[in-house]
Amino acid sequence: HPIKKDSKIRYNHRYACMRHSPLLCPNQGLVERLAILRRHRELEGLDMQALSYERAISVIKAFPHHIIADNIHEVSDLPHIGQKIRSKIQEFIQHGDISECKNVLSETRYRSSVDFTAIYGVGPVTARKLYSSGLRTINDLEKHYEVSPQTNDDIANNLSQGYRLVSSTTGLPQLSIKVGLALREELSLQIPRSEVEEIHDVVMNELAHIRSGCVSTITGGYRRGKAESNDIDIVVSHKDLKCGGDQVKGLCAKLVKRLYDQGLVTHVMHMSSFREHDTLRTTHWDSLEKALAVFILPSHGKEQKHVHRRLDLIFAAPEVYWTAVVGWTGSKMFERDLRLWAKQEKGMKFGSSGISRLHDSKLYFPKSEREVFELLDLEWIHPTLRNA
Ligand code: DGT
Ligand code: MG
Repeated sequence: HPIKKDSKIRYNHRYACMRHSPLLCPNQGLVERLAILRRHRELEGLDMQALSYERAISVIKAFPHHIIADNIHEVSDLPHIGQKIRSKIQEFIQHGDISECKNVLSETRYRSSVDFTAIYGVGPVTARKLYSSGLRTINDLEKHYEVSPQTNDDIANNLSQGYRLVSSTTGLPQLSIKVGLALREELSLQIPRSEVEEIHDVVMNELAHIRSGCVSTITGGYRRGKAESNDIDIVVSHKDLKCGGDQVKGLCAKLVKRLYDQGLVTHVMHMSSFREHDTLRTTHWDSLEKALAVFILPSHGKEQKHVHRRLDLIFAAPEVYWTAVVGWTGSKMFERDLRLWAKQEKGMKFGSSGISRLHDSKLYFPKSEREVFELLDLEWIHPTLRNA
């Protein structure tokens, strides 16, 4: 994707949504080391420091040259690279590593937190609580929650026995730490593109039984070109632009129930209307719903044995479909800067569930993804270059 002559896209732009960020960059080794430090700050609850690292990492991802002693001055001039991170980069260039990384990786507290947060449903805050109550290893957690280490065959059995905690809001089995633990190994496996596509096809096929005329896009890392994903993100809407969201309303719960009845969805982590989270509350966006679920393709004998996967379903009214697609394509840094750019530079508010003008709350309904970018006065960036 060559950059056009008159383009304002620059690798040293302050906003990630004005930079091209490929999946792999010339400084991948450095990026991976800095990511350890970012993760460490995040797990320690040092959110501002974690964000500083994330911004710096994102800028380095867009830097098109291999960083060496001869061009380090160029790196120092990049936005979001402060004194602290500059010295880490310098150390990496001189010694091929960052000494603090070695220290962090040997910390019990860090290692436990990394293991704990790998469990679906456990974030940094829960991980810290578990750690301060004396738990250190997955084994400790299994004892604490009375989950026995098990083979894949046991999991299916156990899930239909003691591992089903029914949610009071959805009436479906709720994902708990216990279930997250039991499914830990399966859910940590990466999902190849072919399976993402297969799951998308199955889900949309089931949806067609409930409502015809739905449209969808697989978003997230898959759309950004990742060979393997941690989960499957699907944004769903309806082709009837004039329905005002009526064709979509309530569809999320109906679909999840149907998938559950078919044995395709085994657990629901969270199911909601977007209203709970979104400060932008207008009638248009009431029909935005999402479900974070656990999904499994039917297995056919031993040779085609499938495992549990995380599946996020997002339902958008037709007028905000493309806004939702942009909002759920990511990366997280790209999304963060989209919002910041819209607000600080354009007087607009961007969210997955809508675009509005700040001073009079006028709503915009882009009819394509390109229109979303145009509305925000941004140049189109291909999804595979949004890996900020
Ligand atoms: P991965 O780990 O392979 O699934 O990689 P991603 O980039 O697909 O990460 P994921 O699935 O956590 O999130 C996909 C994108 O969707 C992410 O870049 C930002 C957006 N996103 C995730 N969670 C939320 C949410 O709760 N609300 C909104 N508005 N956007 C979200
Ligand atoms: Mg994803």
